[in-house]
Amino acid sequence: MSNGDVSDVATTDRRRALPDPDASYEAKDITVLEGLDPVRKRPGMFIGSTSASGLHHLVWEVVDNSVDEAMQGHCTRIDVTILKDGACRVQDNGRGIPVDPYPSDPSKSAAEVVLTVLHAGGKFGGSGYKVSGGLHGVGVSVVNALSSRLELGIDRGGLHHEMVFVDGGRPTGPLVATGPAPKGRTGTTVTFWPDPTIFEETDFRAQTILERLQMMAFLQRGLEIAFRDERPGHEHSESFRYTGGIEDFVRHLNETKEALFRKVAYFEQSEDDQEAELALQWNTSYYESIHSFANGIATVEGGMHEEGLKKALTNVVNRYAKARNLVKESEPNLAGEDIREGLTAIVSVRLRDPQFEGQTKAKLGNVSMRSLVERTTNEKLAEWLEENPREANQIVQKALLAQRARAAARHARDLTRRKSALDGAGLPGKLVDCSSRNARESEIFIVEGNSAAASARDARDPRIQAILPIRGKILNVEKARVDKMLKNAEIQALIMAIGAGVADDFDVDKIRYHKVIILADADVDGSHIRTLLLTFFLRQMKPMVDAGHVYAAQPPLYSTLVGNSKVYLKDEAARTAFLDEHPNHKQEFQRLKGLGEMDFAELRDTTMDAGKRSLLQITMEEASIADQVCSVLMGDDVEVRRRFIQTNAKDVRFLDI
Ligand code: 0RA
Repeated sequence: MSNGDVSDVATTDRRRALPDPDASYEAKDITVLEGLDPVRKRPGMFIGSTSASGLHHLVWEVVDNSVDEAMQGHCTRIDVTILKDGACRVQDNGRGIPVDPYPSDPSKSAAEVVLTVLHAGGKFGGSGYKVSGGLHGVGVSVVNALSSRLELGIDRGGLHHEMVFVDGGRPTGPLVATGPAPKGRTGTTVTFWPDPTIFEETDFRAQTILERLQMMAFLQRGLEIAFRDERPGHEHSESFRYTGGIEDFVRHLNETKEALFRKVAYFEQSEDDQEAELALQWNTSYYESIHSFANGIATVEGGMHEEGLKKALTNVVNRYAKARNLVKESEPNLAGEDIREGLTAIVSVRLRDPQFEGQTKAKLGNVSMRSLVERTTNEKLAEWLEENPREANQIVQKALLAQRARAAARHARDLTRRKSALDGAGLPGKLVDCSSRNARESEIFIVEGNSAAASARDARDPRIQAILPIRGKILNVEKARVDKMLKNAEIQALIMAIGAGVADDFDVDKIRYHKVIILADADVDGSHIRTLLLTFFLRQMKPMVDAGHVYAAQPPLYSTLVGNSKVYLKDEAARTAFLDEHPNHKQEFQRLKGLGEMDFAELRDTTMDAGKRSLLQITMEEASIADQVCSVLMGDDVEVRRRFIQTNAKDVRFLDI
């Protein structure tokens, strides 16, 4: 991952802040809704879960508030630090949370109200904030409610103020001015210790935080976000600042691929209270990767802004191609998907009332955004193509190739279909199917290697567990066009076993198993196979991944004896935790061999039995990151890949946090 300032020539000041005519904040703007109790009773309602993902939500929440300040043009730098003792500190140089008495209860400061009252903060119905993240914008009070301790520091009006909360938001005293603020400084510092009685684990993961901070730095052009890990053994610091904003984001995503041309097309337009920014660059791959954001929040389900881009892009490129006679008047138009082959694009919009819809509330519903993005693309991309004829021609030529490949793929797909019809049930020969025909309860284990598949076959519950052995490393779908991919025997077996089609024909409602479980060794080879399969699913059966049907089995790394019974431990962390809990444990730890060498009972008890195993559900919360990881692992750049595998080989966790 690159860092630092990848500034391209930026001649104009493109600060992202929207003008805010009457920003003067009064304490009375803060809308009081309710107390913090509900947060501790039902944390999941506020931060999704109490697992690692929920834990990191606390960080996002605090950082989002600081980014909001930056969006308003009041903050240029954010420092995120993991302290030696595991606490997280977020410091910004914004205006500082207001410190004046709170009008309806003047015994309290506004800051105290912001930290102790749910939904306070002026974001909800106040005039203080114009745009702010809707998804994570639950308020810093939620962080306070879920922390065993929180220290607040505010520099404002020339004074430094402090206040401390314990046990989920109980003030230890009022906000006090302790002295002068450092010269000229304004800003907020929040340090919090996540409550270990609430969270399953309280260890922050630096990589997760870094990825997110980098994404935020891309989306907020010019904002500096610095990260420091001070935990012993984890010391690390890294800082992000991109003067090119999403233009740099697109370059970064294409870094691991081969760009079709050097330029990035960049457009922005604002009107009324809303604005849209777009950056596009094509690469030589066969996949489109459009990442969209609303108010700095990833809209992984797309929405109106993406629709607007796609529609206008298809129109503009077709108009250009016909005008230049690159496509004859009599020939059919280029399809949108052909034009988007190899496209990397970022769409980032900001608006006052984002409507987040869809299954995971990650789809932008505001219709006005479709027309803004569509108009912007129609006008400005058309101009860009005129000004950059060489690049425009490359885009059209690539689309023409894609159009031909798609026709060939259709042909190959028809063959696959016909073949399945001939096979009777249409199931691949080596599938060991389960007897249940109820997809909801059925699982399929995709197992690499014959001996592992044989153990899995004996270990399974034949009623609901099916086994599909696959041979060696499946074809790398990142590097093959659809038509070639569909001729590969392993890929065909996968498609037929899952039974729901592929690519555009894929229908998630037809999948034959609601759990598709990848079973591979915990070593580097296993990790590679897992990634190959995930890449395939992500590229060709994405709705199945989105709906949470894909899992990785986690065969344990260690076992040890407690009395007469064997205990399995999934990784080094589990072993350490076990030793913490059993300080007198004297037995040796066995390091388990690969799947192939486990006997069936061992495999059943550790990895397959639903009552005992631990499965990793694979979700794509940060699709732009997953996408990049896929390209790194599957791409042509051997050097980048080697470095990546060295640092991340044991780690498929980017997938679940
Ligand atoms: C409420 C009102 C104002 C700013 C903030 C909250 C604020 C909150 C956080 C949380 C982390 N950093 C923050 N910075 C600011 C508006 C203040 C004004 O108008 O002066």
